[in-house]
Amino acid sequence: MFEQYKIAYEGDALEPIIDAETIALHYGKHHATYTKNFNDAAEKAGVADMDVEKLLASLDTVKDEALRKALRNNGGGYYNHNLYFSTLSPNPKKAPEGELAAKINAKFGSLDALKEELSKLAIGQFGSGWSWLSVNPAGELMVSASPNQDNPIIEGTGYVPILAIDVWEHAYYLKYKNLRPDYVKALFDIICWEAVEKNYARIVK
Ligand code: MN3
Repeated sequence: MFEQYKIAYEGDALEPIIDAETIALHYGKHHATYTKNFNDAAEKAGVADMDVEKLLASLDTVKDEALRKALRNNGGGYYNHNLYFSTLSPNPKKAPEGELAAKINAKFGSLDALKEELSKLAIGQFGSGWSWLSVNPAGELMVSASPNQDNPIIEGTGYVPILAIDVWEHAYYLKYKNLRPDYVKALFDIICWEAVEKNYARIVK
């Protein structure tokens, strides 16, 4: 049984950057539905006890095409939103420290330069999708974008995402309408780098 991440903040706590109605729909409906459909598909495929990252990395082993597609779309939706909602906070740590900060500076030059890269990928993603900061077990960072509910694990990159920017219209359209760049820019004000540091530390031993 895969459990939806429990948000640690009230529905209106991310106002004015993310409005309460968007949280109610995005977390309460979209994410909840991905979770339910993922569990249903995983049950049918006999993979409900697997580690979610191992499962998403080995979808090719699911022979039934409809089930594989359901696991990819809903498993991705489940996992990606767990990451997204767990890195947002009304009281975010505004910048990383320690090893992650050093890696960001070494690879991108500065935190601002990383944000710029992530924003470009998020804004440039055609249609629905995501942009990511990911890391591999060797501690190398990567930025990328994915369509639909794919992610770097499903894509077989060997990297695991540690920060997610959701640019599906359901993430921003109620408040920002067609202005995806405004949403992406504002989102950085509620991204908690303490959560990203924890994600990094889980992958890089
Ligand atoms: Mn979404």
